[in-house]
Amino acid sequence: MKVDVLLGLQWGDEGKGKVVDVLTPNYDVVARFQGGPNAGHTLEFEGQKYVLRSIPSGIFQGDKVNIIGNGVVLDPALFKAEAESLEASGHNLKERLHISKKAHLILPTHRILDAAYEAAKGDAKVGTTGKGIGPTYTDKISRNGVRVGDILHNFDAIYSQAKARHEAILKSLNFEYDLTQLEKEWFEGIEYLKQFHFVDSEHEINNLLRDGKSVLCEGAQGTMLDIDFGSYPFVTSSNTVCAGACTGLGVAPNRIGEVFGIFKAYCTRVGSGPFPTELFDETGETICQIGHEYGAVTGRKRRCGWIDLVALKYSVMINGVTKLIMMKSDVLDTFETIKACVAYKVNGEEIDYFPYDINENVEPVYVELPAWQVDMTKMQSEDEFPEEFNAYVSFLEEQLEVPIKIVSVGPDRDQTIIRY
Ligand code: 2SA
Ligand code: MG
Repeated sequence: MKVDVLLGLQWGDEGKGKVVDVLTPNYDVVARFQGGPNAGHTLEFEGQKYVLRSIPSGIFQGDKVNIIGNGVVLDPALFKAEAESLEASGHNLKERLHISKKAHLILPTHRILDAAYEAAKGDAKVGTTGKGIGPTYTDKISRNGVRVGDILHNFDAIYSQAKARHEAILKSLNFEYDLTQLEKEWFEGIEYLKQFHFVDSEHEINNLLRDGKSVLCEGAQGTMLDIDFGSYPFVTSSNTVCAGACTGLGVAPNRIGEVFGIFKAYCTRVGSGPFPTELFDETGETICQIGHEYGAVTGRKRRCGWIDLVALKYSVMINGVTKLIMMKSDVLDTFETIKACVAYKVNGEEIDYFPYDINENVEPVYVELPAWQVDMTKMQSEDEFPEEFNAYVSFLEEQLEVPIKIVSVGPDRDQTIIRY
């Protein structure tokens, strides 16, 4: 068996939570491979809204195995809060959620370091989610990290050593902080975490594949936030691209099956950094209001703009996307015209590829497409799609050279149309 991978092709918040939830009935296992509580996967069904941060979206279906892979960074305090709220709404996690011993722990001081580094950057700040993601991955790469498996051996010494190192850095930055409450909640989180299965997830996942089980790898953030290929330095600190599923779970590259790439019918971004198609006018504001474009984790207002096919083509290439999924097309239902960016103008020269320096002087070149101006939210099949909408879909498929398999016309599970 192979694993299928589902990931965001833009700057995150493409609607991965919803799609994973729609796709999970087809899989035995759902696994997260990178990121941590900086993610916010929103799912809505049966009138309830849930936001998942570290826990895979397969958790709502009783019979699935959910794996938090080695590539993930885990904050025990936030994990406890998230898991307890799911348990309170009747979802039993303890047997079905397995956590890699090799996943790295976000320490209270990592969160403080995140704030301190951001403060030190001033106007150049990344606009992180403040969850300690960057400092935790920094420690991992510099071989100073603390892993889930460490909880079982000599943990106090390992923790104290890491904390002391962090406090020395904070002192050198003259950053003031108070650890008391954070640390208290963190250690409560550690105790809570001990009730879960700590696993060698690379063995587990490969054994499951050998036994014929189907696995869906659930990405977080988006391709344009990838540490290598995103709009560096305004990126997150993990590999959000398809290859991240290999390193973040221990799955070999030849084990990758379908790659589902999710994008919105328009484009959004939270945090700082380049965003060529960003709209600063009323249209941008309208997209934000109709699309409820506010961050699931931090509540931050998302920047909004037209779809960027230059960036999307790049994402399709890097990820080897085999099937596309378009979200939130209903948000454009009332628009009179719709635009799509097909090239960039850089210093007067038109280019159709994603350039090294995306940070300056990139001006989008648009084509205008006819709008459908029909309420699509109640549609049940693609036969009902208006002609103009079909034309938009065909145009995107032609540009991206990959078929659009699923179209979402609203937040609910039921508002998801599988094409052909
Ligand atoms: P970090 O915290 O170090 O990963 O931040 C680095 C950059 O990555 C961006 N980032 C995100 N962008 C969109 N959505 C994300 N998750 C939340 C959500 C966001 C929220 O799903 O709604 O609630 O605000 C996410 N996580 C990280 C971040 O904005 C920085 O640009
Ligand atoms: Mg999100």
